[in-house]
Amino acid sequence: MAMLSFERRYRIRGGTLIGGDLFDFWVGPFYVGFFGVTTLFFAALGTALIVYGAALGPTWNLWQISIAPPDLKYGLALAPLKEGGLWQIITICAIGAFVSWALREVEICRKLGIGYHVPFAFSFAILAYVTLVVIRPLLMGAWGHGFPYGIFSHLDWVSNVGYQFLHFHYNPAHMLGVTFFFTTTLALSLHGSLVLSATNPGKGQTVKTPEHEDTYFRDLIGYSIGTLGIHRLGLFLALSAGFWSAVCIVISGPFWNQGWPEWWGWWLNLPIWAS
Ligand code: UQ2
Repeated sequence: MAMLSFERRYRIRGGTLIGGDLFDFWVGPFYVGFFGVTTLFFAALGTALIVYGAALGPTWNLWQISIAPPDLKYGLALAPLKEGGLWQIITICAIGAFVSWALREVEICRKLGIGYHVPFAFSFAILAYVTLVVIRPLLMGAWGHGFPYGIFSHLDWVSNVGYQFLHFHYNPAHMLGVTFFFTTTLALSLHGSLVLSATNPGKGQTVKTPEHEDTYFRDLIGYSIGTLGIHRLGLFLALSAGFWSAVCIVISGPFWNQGWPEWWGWWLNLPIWAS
C-alpha cells in the first residue's frame, strides 16, 4: 500500500522547518527530513543506553529490567552514570526522539497542505510524559521523583505514588481523566461499530451512506453528531484524557500533599453546614 503509483504525486519538495533541501528526501516509503535524522539519532542512542543499563543490572529477565532515576539526595543535579545518570540521559534521548517525531509530523503536514491536528494530538502524549519525568520532578526539587524505566518497576511506582495519597481515585483531576478515557472508548466503539454496520450490509445488499448512520442515531436517541462531528468529539475526548492525566499527577505533591480523600474537606467545611 505504501508505494501506490499515484503516491509519487504527493512527494513534493519543501515545507521543511530546518535544513532546507538537505534532508528533503525519502528512504523507501519513509520521509526523512532533518527531524527524521534526529529521531533516529535519539532513539538509537536512548535504546543503546537502555541495553547498557540492563547489562549493568542484576537480571536479563525482560519483566524485571529497570533503569532507575537518581536517589532523592542528588536533587536536581546530574547524577553518576550508574546511579541515575543513565536515566537522566535516556530521558533526554526520549524527549529528543518524541519532539523530533512531532516536528517530522509537522513537516509532512506542511508538504501536504493539511492541518496540524496529528502533531497537535501527539504533543498531548509528549506533555503527559514530560509532566511525569521533568515538570513534576522540577517542582518537587529532585529527579528522583521521576518514574523508573522498567515494565514492572513503573507499575510499582504508580502503585506506590498512588498510596502516598491514600486513595488516588479521590483526586478530582484523576476522576476527570478516567471519565475521559472511558468516554473515549465509548465514542470509538459507537463510531467503529456504526461505520462497519453501514459498510457491511450483508450479502447482495449495497453499502449504505452516512444518511443511514445519521438516521440510526436519530431513531435511537433523537440526535446525530454527524460524520465530521464524531471525529471532533473523539479528538476532544482523547486529548482531554491525556491532559487531565497530566494535571492529576502534577498537582499530586507540588500542590497537594495530604491524602486525596482529605481534599474533599472543602465541601464539609462550607459555611452552609456551620449550624
Ligand atoms: C453519529 C455519526 C457518526 C458516528 C456516531 C454518531 C453520522 C459516522 C457514533 C453518534 C454519536 C453521538 C450521538 C455522540 C455520542 C456522545 C458521546 C459523548 C459518546 O452521529 O454521524 O458518524 O460514528
